[in-house]
Amino acid sequence: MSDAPTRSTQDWQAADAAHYLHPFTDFKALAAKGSRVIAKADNIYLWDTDGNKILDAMSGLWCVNVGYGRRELIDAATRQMTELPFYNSFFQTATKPAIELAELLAEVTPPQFRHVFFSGSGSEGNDTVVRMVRRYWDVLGQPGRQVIISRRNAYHGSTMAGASLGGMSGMHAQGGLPIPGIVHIEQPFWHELGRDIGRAEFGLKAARWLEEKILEVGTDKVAAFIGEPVQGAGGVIVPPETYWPEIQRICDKYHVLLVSDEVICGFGRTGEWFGCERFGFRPDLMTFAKGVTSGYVPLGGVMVGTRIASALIDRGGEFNHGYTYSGHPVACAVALANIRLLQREGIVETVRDDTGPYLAQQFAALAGHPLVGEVQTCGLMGALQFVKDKTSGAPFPTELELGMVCRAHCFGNGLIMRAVGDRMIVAPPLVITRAQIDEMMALVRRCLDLTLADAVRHGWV
Ligand code: PXG
Repeated sequence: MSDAPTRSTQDWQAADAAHYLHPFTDFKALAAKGSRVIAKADNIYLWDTDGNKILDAMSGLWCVNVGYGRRELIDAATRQMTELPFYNSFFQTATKPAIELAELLAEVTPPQFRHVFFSGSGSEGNDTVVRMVRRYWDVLGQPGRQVIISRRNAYHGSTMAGASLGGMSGMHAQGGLPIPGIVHIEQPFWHELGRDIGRAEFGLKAARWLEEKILEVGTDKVAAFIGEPVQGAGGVIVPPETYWPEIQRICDKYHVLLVSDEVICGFGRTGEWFGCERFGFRPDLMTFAKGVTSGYVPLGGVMVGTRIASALIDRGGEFNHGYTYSGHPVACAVALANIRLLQREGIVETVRDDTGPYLAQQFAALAGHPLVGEVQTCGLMGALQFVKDKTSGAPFPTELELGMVCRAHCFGNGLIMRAVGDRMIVAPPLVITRAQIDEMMALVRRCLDLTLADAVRHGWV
C-alpha cells in the first residue's frame, strides 16, 4: 500500500517537496513548510498521516457532496472498470454509462436541457462554453457576436479560457490573460459595493452594469453572459434576490445567451438541484463538474439548452471540439450512482428543508461576534466576513491577513474552513447532519475566538 507505515510524514513531505508542484501554490514556501498529507477519509472526516482527525467543512474542494466512502460509488467504478474501463465517444461510438448519464441529466436538470456535452473538468466545460457560444452565433449568421461578459472576482477555472472568464486579477497577471473577446463587469457583492443602499436595490443596480456593458460593447457583438449563481471561490457571495431575474430580463432583451456556471452550485449545494432554480433564472447553457460525481472521479460538462442544441444539430454540421475523456465510462458510471444516491436519499430536499435552514440559523448567531461584519448562507454554503468596525463595515488592513490567521487556527483545531481574504467560508458535504453541524460550529466558534485573541494581543482591534 502506498501509505505503508514505513514512510513517516516527514518522508512524505520531503518527496512531495522534491517533485510535486501543487496548484495555486508558492512552491518554495510550501517546500519549506511541508504539505499536510491526507491519508484517508470517511463521511465528513479526514485523517492526515499523523493520524489527526479533521472535519472537512469544504467537501474536499466543494465536491464530495455525498461524503467520503460511499459504497455505491466505489462499486459502480469497480464494475465499470472491470467491464469497460475506457472507450472514446469520438468516431461514431458511445458507451452505455455515457448514454445513460446523458439521459439522467436531461431528467434532473431544468426542462430546457435535453442535451449534454461532456468534459473532464469544470475548466474544460467552460472552454467548451466559449467554443459553443461563438459557434452558435456563427451558425446563426451573426459571427460578429463574439464577446462574452463575465464578472470581477468570478472563478471559472484555470485553463486559458476558464481563467479569462474568471475575474481574478492575480490569475490575469500571469500568462497574458484574458484572451481576446472576454470582458468583465463588477460583482453583485453588497457588503463591498452596496452598503449605502438596500440589498434589493443594489441587486438591480448590479444587474444593470450588464446592460451598460452590452451597450458599451455593442448589442451586435455580445455573445453571452456567464456567472456563478453564488460566487464560490470568490467568497460565497450570495447575490440579492433581485439580481438574477434582472440579469435574465437584460439577456432576453438583447438576445444575449445566459450561461450558469453550476460547477459549485449544481447538484444540491444551494438546496435546489441547480442554482438557477434557486435564483429563478433560465440559462441557455449550464456548466457542471465537481458534485456530478461527488468528486470521486473527474467529470465535467455543459448542459446545452434547446435553443443552442437545435441550431447546432440542425444547421451546425461538424462541431470541431472534444476531449479524450468526454464521456469517460468510469466517470459516467460513478456520476450515475451519485445522482441516484442523491435522489434515493432525498439529499437535496434535506438541504433545502432541514440542514440548510439549520446552518443559516447557526451562522446568523455568529453575527454578534466582535470580528464578524456580515454573515451569508445559501443551502450548505456559508460565509463570515471579518470587519474592523462593525458599524461602518470597515475592513482590516489586508496586510494583516486575518483570514490566514483564522485558517491557521482551523488547521490546528481539526477543521477545514477556507479563507478568501478576510472572508471565512464553509461548504460541508450535503450529508452533514444537524449534530455534525453543531460539532462544526463549535470548532468555527473556537477558531474565531482564537483569531480574536490574536487580534487583541497584536492591538488590531
Ligand atoms: N467553475 C467554477 C464555478 C468553479 O468553482 C471551476 C469552474 C473549474 O473547475 P475545475 O474542475 O477545472 O477545477 C470551478 C472550480 C477554491 C477553488 O479555492 C475552487 C475551484 C477550484 C479550485 C479552488 O475555492 N472551483
